[in-house]
Amino acid sequence: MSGTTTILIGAPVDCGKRGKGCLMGPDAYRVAGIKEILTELGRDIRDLGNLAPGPLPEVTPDNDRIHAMAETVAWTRTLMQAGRDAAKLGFPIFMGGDHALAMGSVAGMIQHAADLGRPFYLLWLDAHSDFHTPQSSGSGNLHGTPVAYLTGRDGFAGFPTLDHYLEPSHTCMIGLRSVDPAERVALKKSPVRRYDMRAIDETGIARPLGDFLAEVEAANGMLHVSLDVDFLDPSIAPAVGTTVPGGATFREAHLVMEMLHDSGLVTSLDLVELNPFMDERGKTAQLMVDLTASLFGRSVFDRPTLNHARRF
Ligand code: 4U7
Ligand code: MN
Ligand code: MN
Ligand code: MN
Repeated sequence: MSGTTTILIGAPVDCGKRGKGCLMGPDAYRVAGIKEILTELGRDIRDLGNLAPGPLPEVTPDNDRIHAMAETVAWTRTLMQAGRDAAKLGFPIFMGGDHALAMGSVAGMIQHAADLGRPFYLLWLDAHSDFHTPQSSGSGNLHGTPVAYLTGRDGFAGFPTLDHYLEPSHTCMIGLRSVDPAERVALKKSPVRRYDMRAIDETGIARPLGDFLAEVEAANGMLHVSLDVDFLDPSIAPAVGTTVPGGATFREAHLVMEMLHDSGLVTSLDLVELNPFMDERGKTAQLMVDLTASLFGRSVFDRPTLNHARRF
């Protein structure tokens, strides 16, 4: 992990879908002790507070189902710049906020990696593939579109044009169990790596993750992790608008984070889709913070000799 400085970026984005509540996410992570827990793990924490989107642009969506496009564009610009600035100083954690924030956070990290001349990789931990274009989206909710935007798919007129896009083959989705027909068609034609819950049942979660990490390591890549609450099974993580049964278990999720820690490859993180309004006594917020602690090295025993990127 890059140095010891960790930068908390509050991104109370709530425009990526119609149901409200994700704007309370950053504060719920603070209440759950994200700063204290990471400080105990030896990180030097800077909390930038909650950002606000810049001025709303004049944009007209080509599809009138699209919800809050201007606000999403404004957030994308703000987070892209804030992320680029933060990445120069340390490890950014984007505390969401709904998943529309990844249009900006990941776009910023892609440009940062390009500035350093390093390949960029994305791990998308989610029940959904978020691979809709504004045209194919049935709901019109832009939190279902970031991977399409970041990989440079057509249909994002009005959104910032990027100097560098994400290589589809550098993207790995784990946890899938709700993929819409139009997304499935587009994914089939694309080299995005994708593992659904059945694949995880069959091989365990360590195998696909280990394969991907080995590739990132071989390329000396920078790795951004985008963790959607609905990656987790709703029984352990109820505070989310889009619950889908059959998600990752408590131990599967921690193992992912522990392997990511051991790999030393992760350079930035999104925590997204937490809706504290739907939580049960803060349990989902606490789990997300505990998973972050595993990513930053919390473990029962040290495992100095393990390298999961090579082991699986
Ligand atoms: B999330 C959906 F139709 N695909 O487009 C859509 F199932 O960030 C869900 O992963 C999108 O939570 C979920 O609205 C977006 C739906
Ligand atoms: Mn998502
Ligand atoms: Mn999701
Ligand atoms: Mn490559």
